[in-house]
Amino acid sequence: MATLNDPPLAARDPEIWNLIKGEERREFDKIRLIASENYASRAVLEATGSILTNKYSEGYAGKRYYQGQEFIDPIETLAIDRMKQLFGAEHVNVQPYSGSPANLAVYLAFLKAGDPVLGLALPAGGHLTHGWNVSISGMYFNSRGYGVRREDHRIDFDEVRRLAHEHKPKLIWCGHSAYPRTLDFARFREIADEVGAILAADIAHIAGLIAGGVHPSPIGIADVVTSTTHKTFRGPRGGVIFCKAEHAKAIDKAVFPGIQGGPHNHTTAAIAVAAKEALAPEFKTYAKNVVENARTLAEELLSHDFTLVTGGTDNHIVLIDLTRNNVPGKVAAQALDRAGIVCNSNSVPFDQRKPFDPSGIRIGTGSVTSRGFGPSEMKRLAGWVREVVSAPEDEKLLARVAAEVRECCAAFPPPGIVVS
Ligand code: DSN
Repeated sequence: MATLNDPPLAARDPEIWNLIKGEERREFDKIRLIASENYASRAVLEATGSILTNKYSEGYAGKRYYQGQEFIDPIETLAIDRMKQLFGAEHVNVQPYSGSPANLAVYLAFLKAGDPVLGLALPAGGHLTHGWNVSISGMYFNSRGYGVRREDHRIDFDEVRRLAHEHKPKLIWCGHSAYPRTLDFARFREIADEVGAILAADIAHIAGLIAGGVHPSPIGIADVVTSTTHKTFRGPRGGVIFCKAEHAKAIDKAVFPGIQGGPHNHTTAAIAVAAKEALAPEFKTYAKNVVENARTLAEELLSHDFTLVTGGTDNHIVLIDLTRNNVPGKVAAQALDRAGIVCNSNSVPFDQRKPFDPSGIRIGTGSVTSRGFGPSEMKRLAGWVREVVSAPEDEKLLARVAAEVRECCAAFPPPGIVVS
């Protein structure tokens, strides 16, 4: 038999292998607080890295363009059935490559270029794809953004209603990338009905909290719901769309052939695995702990005299406004990174600074909860954040905190990572 030249990655491409090992070590050693990230389980990672990456499957189960789908069809059907069971949706499409393509498919399914759209403005915590001007959603559609109230930074429903009546959007987005409070989907529905708009909810950040029963669900309220599958949901990097049965055809056609080609079957399988994990009772505990950790962290940060957008949190996100600390968000985020605590700088409502150099930092508790951090780690974390933000240029202090962080992390090995 001929010997196949098929060496493992470490031998084939040591440069890439070493970089992956470096990233693995970083994810193990550091406190990862980027609100959109998490640790996928070993099972999810295995499915993602499987030979399913080899297969093309344009179309949908039972109606594909290429042969050889006897394993792919049941995989996609399982993913759909489990997501339906988990979220109680009438129709599910698991093919979007991620959240932005899922949102683009919604535009294609319901709108024509130039149609009016309303979404939460980026500086108020919205997402680029909800109509912001540098995204195709703001360039190809006539988009307006609603904001939050100046006094408490909660969504300004008076403004949503006023803009809806003025602008007459065909589609209203609710959902966010950086809003630490529960979304009132019913109020959005009311306003959408007043102006005859489609209501689209983007639950990318909170899908895991909804699946775990600690955040209300928009399913059955919104006409269409989009999500990523990797944030609090803890699956692979992918996307999903839920909709009412009446919109199933339009959504499926918009995803394929509308904006995408063949689905990423390795991702579809990993979504199925993540949905199975989320159906297990432990996931409810996980979701509850994510929110409890965020609340504890918020209370501790307040006790260290930080200013929090909205004064606290209901979900996994804590947004710190550093204006009063006289430390730009970027300086704080970079110093925290050197101290082993990874987050991102973020605009705060009515920010006086530019988006690339904003006044805040965004923290999320999805990843740290996956590795088992609880209230006492949240208290330590708040103390470290205080120390670093008070002296972001004190390299000795940052090195000392980094060593403490590494030691703390070593006691909480995250899912999916084994380091020697
Ligand atoms: N980049 C994601 C986030 O950090 O919220 C959203 O796409």
